[in-house]
Amino acid sequence: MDPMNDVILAYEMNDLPLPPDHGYPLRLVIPGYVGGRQVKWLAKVWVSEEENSSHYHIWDNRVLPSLITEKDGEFAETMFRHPDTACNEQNLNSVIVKPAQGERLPLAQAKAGQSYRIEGYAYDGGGHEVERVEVSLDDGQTWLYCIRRFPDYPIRHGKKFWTW
Ligand SMILES: Nc1nc2c(c(=O)[nH]1)N[C@H]1C(S)=C(S)[C@@H](COP(=O)(O)O)O[C@H]1N2
Ligand SMILES: [Mo]
Repeated sequence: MDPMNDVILAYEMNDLPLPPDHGYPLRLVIPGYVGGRQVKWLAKVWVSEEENSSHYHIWDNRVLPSLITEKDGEFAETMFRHPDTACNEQNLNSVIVKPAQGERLPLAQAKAGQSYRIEGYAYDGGGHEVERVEVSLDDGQTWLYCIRRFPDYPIRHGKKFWTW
């Protein structure tokens, strides 16, 4: 319902019909939103005054306070039905890819002036730009500012920033 957010009704992927397990013949794709909102095997779209009451909408794709450990009980029921616990926009995320898994940096043999470039990627949800990335080498006591580099191909659409 957000007029500023792109919504795609997809019947093809990479110029081929959508594979059955990805939603053939038609699925919803909402860039910047979690997978759980991208309804597959779409048959009907309707506008309603109330939020969807389907099983998966209530009991899946939510983040609840850790004190709630089961689905039973009045409090849990209330929280599972609360709009604030639903995952909608993708979360801010970042991943270090260099050093790679298992890569070792021989710090003991390091010489003055030598450098190593830490690399990774970051994305946010809802098309929001990742405005800053910092990395810490001392368990979070101090932080180093990272240079962001965007892909050469367009990842912007209007004011939105998308991943690959
Ligand atoms: N009809 C329908 N659509 C659905 C689901 C589902 O169970 N039924 N699961 C959702 C969830 S939780 C995810 S993560 C994505 C997965 O899409 P994919 O199989 O193309 O990766 O589909 C979403 N769409
Ligand atoms: Mo999912």
